[in-house]
Amino acid sequence: MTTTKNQKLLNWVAEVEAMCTPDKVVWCNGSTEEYDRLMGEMVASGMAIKLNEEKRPNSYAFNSDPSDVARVEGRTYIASLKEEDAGPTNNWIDPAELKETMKGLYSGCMKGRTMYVIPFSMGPIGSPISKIGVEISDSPYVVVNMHIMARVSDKVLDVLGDDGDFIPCLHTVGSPLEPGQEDSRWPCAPIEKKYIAHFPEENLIWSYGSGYGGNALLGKKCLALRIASAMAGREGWMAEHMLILRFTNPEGKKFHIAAAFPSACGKTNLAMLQSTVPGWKVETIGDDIAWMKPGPDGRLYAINPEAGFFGVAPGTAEYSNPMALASCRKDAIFTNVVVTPDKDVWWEDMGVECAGGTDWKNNPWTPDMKDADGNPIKGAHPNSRFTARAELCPVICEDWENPAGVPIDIFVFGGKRTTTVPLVHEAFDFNHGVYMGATASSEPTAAALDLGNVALRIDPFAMTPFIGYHAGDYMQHWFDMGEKLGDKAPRCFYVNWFRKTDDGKWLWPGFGENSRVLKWMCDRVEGKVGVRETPIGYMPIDGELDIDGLDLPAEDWAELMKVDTDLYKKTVIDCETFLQKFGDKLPVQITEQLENLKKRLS
Ligand code: OXD
Ligand code: MN
Repeated sequence: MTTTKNQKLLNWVAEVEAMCTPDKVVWCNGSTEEYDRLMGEMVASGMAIKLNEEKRPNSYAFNSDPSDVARVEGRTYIASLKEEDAGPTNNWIDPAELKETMKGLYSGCMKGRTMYVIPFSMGPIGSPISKIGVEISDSPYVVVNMHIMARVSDKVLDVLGDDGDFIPCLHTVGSPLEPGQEDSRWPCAPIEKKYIAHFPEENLIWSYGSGYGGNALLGKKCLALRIASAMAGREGWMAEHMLILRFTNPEGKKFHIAAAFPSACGKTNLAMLQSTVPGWKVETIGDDIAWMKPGPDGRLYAINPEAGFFGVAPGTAEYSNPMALASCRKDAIFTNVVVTPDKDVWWEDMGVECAGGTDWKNNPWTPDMKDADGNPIKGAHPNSRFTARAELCPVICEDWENPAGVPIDIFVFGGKRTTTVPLVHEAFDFNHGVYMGATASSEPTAAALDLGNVALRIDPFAMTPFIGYHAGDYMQHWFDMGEKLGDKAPRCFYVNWFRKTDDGKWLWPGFGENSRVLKWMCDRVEGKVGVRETPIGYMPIDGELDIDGLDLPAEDWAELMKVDTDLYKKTVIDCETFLQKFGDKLPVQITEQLENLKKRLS
């Protein structure tokens, strides 16, 4: 039951109930009692595993269905009224047709299940920058994850009041139960029936058939990126796939950095970095999403709309990200990791040995197991995740929930490139920075299920899967924001931590040592260091990016700082081919930047 008198909400809930025919409706309030009750029910049904209370207090593990382990970009739709408003990077279906199809699927889809109504706020409850959403879902796993990732509370309904507006987010696992039918451990629909649909003109989200991550926790990718980016484009602000961090120097001067990298390219690691530069300290504001608006002083202010981290588990270790490990030491949810016999969790590259346990497919597993081709069988899925409360992060910034946000000094773009792209370069100006962001490229990762075997993905602003409208209009919006911010616009840099030697060795130590590169950027902002001009941008003068004490052979450093114009020309051809897709929606500034870059490289 609920006490809300918000008619739009009551009508919508009644409509969805009539369409989906659940056994019952439960209004969620985000309380500890609710969390514990649902976890208890899921442990009893076999969906959740309660972890060892001493080693991992108040924490649970889940295994998904092997067909439901990541976002599915091929089944994700931007159903704008006109096809040309979705653009070449999105899948489009006519909204009327898509609604017809999905209503057919939704009809009776919650039979035998409970329908949860989850009021949530992205951003601090009541802040003028925040947005209210209400997710309806038949997955208790979604409810408990939303408790951590968003702000789920009765207070949201108070803020909504009788006539406030909210973003309706409808989700079902798409697996109705007949009377007496036994439920599967992870109900979901087959891939061809999954739909992650967005109706940007209506601020409406409909998701069917997947229970995993961004497909199902609709506040995150669907609301805070796809719908929010479309709203931001209309309203003059920015919703970006960016971490936010504060970097404070020994004198106490604070720099705020927002950095865009594709999924599974180390945003969480960078957001919680342990600085190796003496006296400089990183504090985390967010690890995945930034909402940014110009403030009264004309600078760009950012908030993290989320309340938790949905981090990639494999590779998270004491050496790579001790702060993420600390964030999930208790009160955490783990999905698709190994559960050890003493009911703790493990994943590949955790930095500790594991003798075996139950793998993500719920089978007995030991690290020496091999598949038919002799390759090691991984215990944790490469896209396995931890869901952790941001407030448990030992380096969470005191301003992480400040409704006014933090002023951004620096934008960083990048991706995973084992060749071609040097460790760091700086844009000549903001428009050049926009070009860098718009042509950011990365080798694919496991965060999306269906990218296929592409060697390189050009991923504008790491937003390709998350831009809720035409990517050409989105790029134009970046230029427009630059114009509005003028000389208060953040400085733009491009980094690549992932260069390898020909024999496959990492060239750069990465992790905490990345602080050296961040410090060089801050020194640039303060005018303390100079640059050498290269065809692709400004680069550090030898000796001014401090590499003292690193075990870094001179030839490796030279390689990291090299601009190989021949290799770069190939990347430019790839970018040009990619940009042609935008036709007359390609901003003229992009064409200008591309032509200038080609001239500089020739
Ligand atoms: C994420 C993603 O889950 O980008 O953050 O896939
Ligand atoms: Mn992400």
